[in-house]
Amino acid sequence: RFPERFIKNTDYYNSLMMMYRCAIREIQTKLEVLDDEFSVKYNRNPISSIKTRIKKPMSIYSKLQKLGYEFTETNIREQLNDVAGIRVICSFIDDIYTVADLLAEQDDIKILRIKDYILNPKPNGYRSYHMIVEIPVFFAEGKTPMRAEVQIRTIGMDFWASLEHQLRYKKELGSNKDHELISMELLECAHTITAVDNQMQNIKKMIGELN
Ligand code: 0O2
Repeated sequence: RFPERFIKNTDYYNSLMMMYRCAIREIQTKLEVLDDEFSVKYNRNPISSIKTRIKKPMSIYSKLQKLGYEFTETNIREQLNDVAGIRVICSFIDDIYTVADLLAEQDDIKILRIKDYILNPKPNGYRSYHMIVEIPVFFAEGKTPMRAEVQIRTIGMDFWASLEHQLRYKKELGSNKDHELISMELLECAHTITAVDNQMQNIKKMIGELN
C-alpha cells in the first residue's frame, strides 16, 4: 500500500504542493481579471465558474508508477503536467477559445501543449480544451516556473464529463456486463450535448445580430 501518511508529512512534499497551489492562484486570478474586464466591456461573463484542484498523493504516485518513474520531487515536477489543475466552465463554445487566446497572449505564460478535444473529441465522447501552461511564481528564494493543466469547457461538456467520470470510477464500468451498451449511451449523450452547445451558440449569434 502507498505510504500516504508518510508522504503527507514530508516537508518537501508539502512545500512542493504549496508551490502548485500558488501557481493555481496566479492562473485563477488571471482568469478572474479577464472575466471582470469582459463583463465591464461587454456586459456579460464568458466564464461561468472556475474549479481548481491539486492532484492527490495517491494519483501522483500511480501516474508516476504508470510512466515508470519513482516518486521524487524532480519526477513530479518534470514528468507530470497536471498536479495543478484549473477547470474553467464557460457559457458558450466561442467563449472557450476567447478565454484560451486571452490567456495564451499573456507574456508571462508559456504554453507547453494544447489538446483540443472539442475539434477532435475522444472516441468515448469526451470534449474539452486542454492547455498545459507554465507560469512563473515568485517565492522568497526567487522565481520558479510552475506547470499547470487548464481545462476549458462549456457547462454541457462539464456536465457530461463529471457524470461520465463518476460512472467510470465509482461503478467500475469496465467490469460491468453492460459495458458496451453503457458506453454507447454515454456517447449518445455526448452527441446530444454537442448539438445543444451548437444550438446555444447559434442563438447567441442570432441575438448578437439583432442588437
Ligand atoms: P482527474 O481525476 O480529472 O485528475 P498525458 O498528460 O498526455 O500523458 P493524459 O493525462 O491522459 O495524458 O491527458 P489528457 O488526455 O489531456 O487528460 C487529462 C485529464 O482530462 C484527465 O485527468 C481528466 O480530468 C480529463 N479527461 C480526459 N479524458 C477524459 C474522459 O474520457 N472522461 C472524463 N470524464 N475526463 C477525461 P485524470 O488524471 O485522468 O483525472
